[in-house]
Amino acid sequence: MMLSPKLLTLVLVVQPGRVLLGMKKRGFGVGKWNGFGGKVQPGETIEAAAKRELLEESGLTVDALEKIGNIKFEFVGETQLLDVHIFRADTFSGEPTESDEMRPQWFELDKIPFSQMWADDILWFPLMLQKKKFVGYFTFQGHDVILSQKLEEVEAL
Ligand code: 8DG
Repeated sequence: MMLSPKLLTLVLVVQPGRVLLGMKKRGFGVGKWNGFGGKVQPGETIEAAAKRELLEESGLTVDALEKIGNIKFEFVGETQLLDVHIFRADTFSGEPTESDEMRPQWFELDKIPFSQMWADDILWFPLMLQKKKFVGYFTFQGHDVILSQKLEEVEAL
């Protein structure tokens, strides 16, 4: 079966001792806390898309984004493979601001709400927080059950 890939971005804004997450208010992943991101538009680089989505959804501007991970998601019965490019930002300007899509909130690193996040996040957040790079492939049954998983640290992306 052919799985057509859909390019998505995801940005985690990290400060000493805390991470900024947003409550997704609508659409894919509604009701879950997540980083900020979305679809890469035609003609746009992945990094430009990451910055644009971060600004649209959180009100924050960043100069530098560090590429930190790439995870592909397959959903049983669906033909789209999600190809999610994950970035970490350690400095930003602006104030976190609620958008139509996201309600931002800082979480202390020992209080990350994994039970209200995508099920794979608890596996790679520790790597992301240690600035380790990683690649992964997860197969989901529905939006809550992981049927198979691959996750490995890499030297470079
Ligand atoms: P739209 O406004 O154009 O309708 O949508 P969008 O905002 O462009 O895209 P989206 O559908 O909200 O993008 C999905 C976001 O969710 C994107 O940032 C990637 C992210 N995401 C997944 N799967 C997972 C996952 O398993 N864990 C985490 N943390 N994020 C994920 O697609």
